[in-house]
Amino acid sequence: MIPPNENWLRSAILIESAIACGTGSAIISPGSRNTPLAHSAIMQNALDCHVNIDERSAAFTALGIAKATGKPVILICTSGTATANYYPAVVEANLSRIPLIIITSDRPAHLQNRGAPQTINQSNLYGSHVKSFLNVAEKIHSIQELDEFVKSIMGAFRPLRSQNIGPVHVNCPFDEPLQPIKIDSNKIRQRWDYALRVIAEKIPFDDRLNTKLERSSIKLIEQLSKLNDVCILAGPGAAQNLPEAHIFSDIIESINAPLFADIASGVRHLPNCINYPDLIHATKTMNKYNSGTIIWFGGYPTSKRLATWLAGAENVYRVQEYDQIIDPDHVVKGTIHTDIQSFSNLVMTSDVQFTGNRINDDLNSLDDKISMSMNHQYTSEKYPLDMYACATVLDVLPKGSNLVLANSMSIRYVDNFCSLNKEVRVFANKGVNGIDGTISTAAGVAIASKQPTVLIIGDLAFLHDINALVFVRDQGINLTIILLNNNGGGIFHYLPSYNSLREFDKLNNCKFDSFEAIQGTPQNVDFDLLCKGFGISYHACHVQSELSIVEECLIGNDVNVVEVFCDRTATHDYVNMLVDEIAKL
Ligand SMILES: Cc1ncc(C[n+]2csc(CCOP(=O)(O)OP(=O)(O)O)c2C)c(N)n1
Ligand SMILES: [Mg+2]
Repeated sequence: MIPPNENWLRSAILIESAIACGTGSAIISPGSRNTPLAHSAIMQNALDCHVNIDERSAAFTALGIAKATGKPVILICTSGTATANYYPAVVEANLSRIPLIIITSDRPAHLQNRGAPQTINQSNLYGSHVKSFLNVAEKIHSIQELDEFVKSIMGAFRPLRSQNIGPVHVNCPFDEPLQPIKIDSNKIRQRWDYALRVIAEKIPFDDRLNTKLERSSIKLIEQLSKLNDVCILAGPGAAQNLPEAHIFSDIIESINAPLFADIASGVRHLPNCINYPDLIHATKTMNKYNSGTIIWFGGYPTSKRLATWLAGAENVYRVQEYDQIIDPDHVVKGTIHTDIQSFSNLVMTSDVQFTGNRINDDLNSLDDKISMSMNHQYTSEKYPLDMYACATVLDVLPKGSNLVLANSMSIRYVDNFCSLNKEVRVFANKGVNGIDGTISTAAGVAIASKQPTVLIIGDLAFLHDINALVFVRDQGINLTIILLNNNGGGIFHYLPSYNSLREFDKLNNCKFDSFEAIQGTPQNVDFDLLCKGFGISYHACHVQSELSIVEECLIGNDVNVVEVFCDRTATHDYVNMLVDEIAKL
């Protein structure tokens, strides 16, 4: 399609350049100022376009697609507050290094700072949360300006193909006309042909650094291999996909070290991985290994017990190819800058032999004891329904499907109390740990993967993103939302403030329960009615047997909400009892 006028020409160049950088999808939110962008995107055969009316949800959907595909996703919105609604997802994408191409439309310069509607300062709107920002030229007067225009876009897109990957932002001002009328078709055709040539010549560039191991890193690994009791910690995002998980498996085999893998690490399903990495650290037996050497891949662990172990370890070394400091406890002694393939090549083929690992067998038998205990708990009728629902989901999920875990207790129940023994892709927004945008992220994962996707989510996180229900309903995806409704924030029961707020209330004869007021925050929502309003299938589960519905939901192309009624106080008491039991091992 030849762009009809200059607004469409600039838009089409932006879209074409994004496609050349590997994107295959776009999420568009409606508006007037972004008509040239939205129309140019939707006319592109190479793009899978979706329309989401809520920009906050749209951005999280894009995040989900980018996570599932590993490719950048375009976001297009109008000017004003629409652009600010992308913020939470941009922040998450930045810290979890997920590529998004944010294209915001804007009013032209002569309408800025003059009280024009829907007009804010969109320059550098996302500050340090994006890898690059570009305000593109408002008009192109000559071929030379066109050349500069295309090259400026390429400059802005460069982080998409570098180790410094993450969201990029291009702000595009549009003056009238905002409708696809023809102006000077000859001139536009000439410029379009020229722009296409420049894009083809210059993109794709590749700025990824050589992450082959340097001599100093090899030396460091040699030193580590001589130490006793080396453990591997795989934090969130340690492996981005199944092929990377297989490389991990090779590493573990060569090193013969125990693997403690976070549920969002991408490697928790590996057979040579500790089944209950959190609970094993609750046992008294584990105390004697607490000061060993840890080789740490990926992000900060979800499990509090793993985090405490990490903070107290004597030798902690990170393996990562990107340039981002991940060390909240200031314990990392050194970083081996490499990709996991190069690391694997070294430990599999060279003279580096990890010889001092006596603990693997010990830990495996301890892990087996925990598994037996957990199987026993799971089969008891007293097992809390929220934890039972999580274990059931892991049982029935087919190989190749997706599991999306909301922050708060949903991810903790699965991470701490479930084992994962099949190839299921697990997703969680662990960059910033927000409880926002989770339904939208899951929608993105389901759209991109075309595989059954189960989301486990708390009631407050669900309420945070109900606008997404309008969007997911019409996508033709298999999405099952397990809504763990404990009427408020269950996670706060596990924090010291739970007891201290109550004691404070008692001492001061307070007339209200301050814990419930500021942290418990029950919302008393009728989710059955809510789902009906959105036209989404709903199922209630009050007892274990009713959870058999989950397996039925995994067939077909529907969105189902399964509400699991649970009690945050009772589950908290049970968890304490369970951990006390495990601690005896
Ligand atoms: C956007 C955002 N707001 C607030 C928080 C703080 N926060 C963490 S967990 C939580 C409660 C979540 O409740 P729910 O989703 O019902 O899960 P539960 O704790 O009951 O498992 C809150 C408010 C956050 N992480 N992200
Ligand atoms: Mg809750």
